[in-house]
Amino acid sequence: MKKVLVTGGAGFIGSHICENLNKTLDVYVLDNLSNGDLQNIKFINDDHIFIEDIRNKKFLTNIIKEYQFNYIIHLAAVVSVADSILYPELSHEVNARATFDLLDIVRQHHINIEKIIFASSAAVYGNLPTLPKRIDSPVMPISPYAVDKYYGERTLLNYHLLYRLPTVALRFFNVYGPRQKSTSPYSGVISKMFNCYRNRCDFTFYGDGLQTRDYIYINDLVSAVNIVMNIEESNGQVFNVATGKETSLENVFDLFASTVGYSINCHYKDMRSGDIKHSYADISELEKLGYIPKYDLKDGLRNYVKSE
Ligand code: UD2
Repeated sequence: MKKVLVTGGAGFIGSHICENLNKTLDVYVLDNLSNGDLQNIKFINDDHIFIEDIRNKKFLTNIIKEYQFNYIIHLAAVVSVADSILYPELSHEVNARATFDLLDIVRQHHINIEKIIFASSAAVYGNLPTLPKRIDSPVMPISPYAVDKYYGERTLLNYHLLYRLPTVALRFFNVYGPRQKSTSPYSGVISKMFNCYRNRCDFTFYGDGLQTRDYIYINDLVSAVNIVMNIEESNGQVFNVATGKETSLENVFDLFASTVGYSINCHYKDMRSGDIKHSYADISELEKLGYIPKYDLKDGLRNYVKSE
């Protein structure tokens, strides 16, 4: 069986990707459990789980040499923009430096790899008003997180151009679904809203509630990863991973109410500083590879509510 290493595999997105790949591949996870949880990957054998920090270059080198993975999906990251602002050095080491290390280990040791996939973010587009966000739209990363993710992307592309490594970078938009944490003030808004509905407590809108986002259900993200992983044309490219649709936050709030069958109260506070008003993606490049998002927000929320 072919082998895949998923860094950050015990997290929300990683664990869903592992679950899917586990059907056909020998899945290995590297995670320091700073944000991930072993409960998310109960289906992976203990001897396939490395509880280790991605910054441990010696460890990373050893496992890459020893296991000769066929694929690497690199998700391990400082995932919160707010944390990256508080701890820019940590963000740089984890989000940028470790990405470089991983690529360079594969290059230096001539690992015969079929694909390296890197999780980038819609954050690289920053606050520019251009819509929809296309892969060739201008970027303006405005947080350490976004700068480091952009560095990661560019390094992947360079390693394809210069050393022919089969690399792909994916700019994830607003992902939601089961296992997403709702506890941090900077958790994804859908997980926070779900938590409010579940506990029948009040939800707070930052701003007027008319801000829009491109919300993608986790299962669609997993299928996007599957597609780029198995297609050679994806090498050396960056893709938006989203649905191509924008929905206002008030709309999400109403959809939740009709999904669960009751309403909760809401309040309005000032917009968060640095918040963007509108965001949605052009996904035509991914569609050319056969990607079709299957979950509109209504289906996604229904599945989410049912599965928790
Ligand atoms: C997402 C990423 C962020 C960064 C950014 C780049 C998540 C969780 N955040 O931020 O890390 O990459 O994109 O553009 O993926 N909101 C409320 N009430 C709440 C929580 C949020 O009104 O309790 C609003 C929030 O102010 C924003 C919208 O909901 O206008 C979406 O918030 P978010 O944090 O889920 O996602 P976003 O796109 O701001």
